[in-house]
Amino acid sequence: MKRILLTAALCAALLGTQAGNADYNVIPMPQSVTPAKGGPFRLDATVKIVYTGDDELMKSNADFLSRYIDETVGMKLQTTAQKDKKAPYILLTADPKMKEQEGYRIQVNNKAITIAGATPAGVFHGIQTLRKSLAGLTQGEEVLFPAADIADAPRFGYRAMMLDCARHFFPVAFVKQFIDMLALHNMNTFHWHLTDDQGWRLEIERFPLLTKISSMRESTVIGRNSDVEDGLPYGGFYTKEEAREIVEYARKRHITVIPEIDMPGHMVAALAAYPHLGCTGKGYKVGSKWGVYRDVLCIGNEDTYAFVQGIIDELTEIFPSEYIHIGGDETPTERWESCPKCRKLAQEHQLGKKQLQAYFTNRMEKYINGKGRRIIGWNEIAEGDISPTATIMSWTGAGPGYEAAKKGHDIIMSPTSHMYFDYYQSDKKDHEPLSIGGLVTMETVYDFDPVPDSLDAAAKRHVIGVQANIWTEYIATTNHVEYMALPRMAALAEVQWTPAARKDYGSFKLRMDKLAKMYDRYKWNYGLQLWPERSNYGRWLW
Ligand code: TNX
Repeated sequence: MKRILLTAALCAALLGTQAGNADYNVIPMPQSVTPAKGGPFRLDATVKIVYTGDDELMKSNADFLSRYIDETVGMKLQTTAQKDKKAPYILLTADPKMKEQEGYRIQVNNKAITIAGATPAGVFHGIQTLRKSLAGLTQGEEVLFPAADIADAPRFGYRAMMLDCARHFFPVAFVKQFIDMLALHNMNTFHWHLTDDQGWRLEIERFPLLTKISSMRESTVIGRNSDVEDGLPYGGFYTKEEAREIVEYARKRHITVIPEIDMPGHMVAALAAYPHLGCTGKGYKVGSKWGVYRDVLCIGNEDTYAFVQGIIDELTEIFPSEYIHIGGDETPTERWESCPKCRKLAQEHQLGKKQLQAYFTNRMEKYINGKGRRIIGWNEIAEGDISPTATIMSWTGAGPGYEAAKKGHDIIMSPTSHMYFDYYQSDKKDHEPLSIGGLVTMETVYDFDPVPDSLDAAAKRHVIGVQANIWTEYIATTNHVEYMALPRMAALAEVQWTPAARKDYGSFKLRMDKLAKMYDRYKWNYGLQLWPERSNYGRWLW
């Protein structure tokens, strides 16, 4: 009898099913969770969060943990520097011997919880795991952390989501919330799409018309490119100050912000303000319809280079990221082919049709490299001859990414088939708000295999990460962005972080139940396809 009880208690402890027990089976699933001998760690108000070293990010890590615990179970724990260490405590510490930069180890016994990482970023990810282990608990509940040893590190070094703030503009407070959502899902990069045909969203001091003219469209098309427009001026932009504030907000959360200035296509908003930079030189207005515009930057005009380089100069002052995203998608060559300046350029440099954009990309890369930064571009940039030092973001499918990897480019996998969170998330389309089309369910995201066996070993090493994108042609409100992001972001997190061998959709769905409770706590809107028994009424509000 005693043995049965003991086994039952142990099972309950391991599975985390006992009321008040933390459950380390979180999303993304850690590499290894091993139960340890001895009693659990009891969390009560006497527990201190102790941090070591004088790294300001370790101190802010401690503040985050304290805040997260308060938000989850309603307990305010003090934080303190190493010298006050006295059990019981949760210790945050650096372990320079750890190999994985973003890895961490959590050891739990009845006296203490230790979270160690090679870097403060690693410790931060450990904090997210500890935080999520409380997801199923309620405010005021006593917490027992079962004794355990957790060793973890991410599968990919680049784990991101992109938010399109050009088609629709989202306030600074929401961009920060989006960064919080990324942090909860162990991501380390926020790709910020700041410019497009329908709006320019970043202040650039030397080109004031970008905010005065390009940030505003006269009107927005209704529905899916119907003939009718709403006639309502729409716009917005981030000041440099606000952009810096977002970079800093993300940095504290160990997230890098990569800005994207989409060029030489998707530039109609800029052309509306600076028409001499287009091949025809006139007649541009900020886009009010969706899709691909024929008008692009004139690559035969030296003023174009002065313009984009000036933008890069200011951009790199705001964003310290190693990468600058130069876009490069969907750039028709039609205007270039009939433009005297572009034709002259093509003749001088012996450029065939495919090499026109490559000429522009190569110049931009040299300029950006000269500032000690590297470029990322959408996969179309690799259609001409460019340098393998450019990182390629594969979106039109997975194939173009793998082709680029074979040529020596680092690649980021973001194919429409699995990673387009602007697509519907269920086949019951009439239950969802209008979307651009397509279908990317939770399971589709979850099943994405970024590194197929068929790829040769050298190319495999070039797959540096995975990213999902939220394009916002049809997404006008923050509520709707949340709904498109969640819970697919959780499936993405497991693709980005968890070793393929530990992925299991059945187990993921059970763990998702708990993570969804955190979404509820933060009042984040999310798709309910996994919970058909729950009513949608009053939740899907845009
Ligand atoms: C293609 S993905 C685009 C975007 C659209 C998106 C809609 C990419 C690099 N370009 O301009 O918003 O499709 O799904």
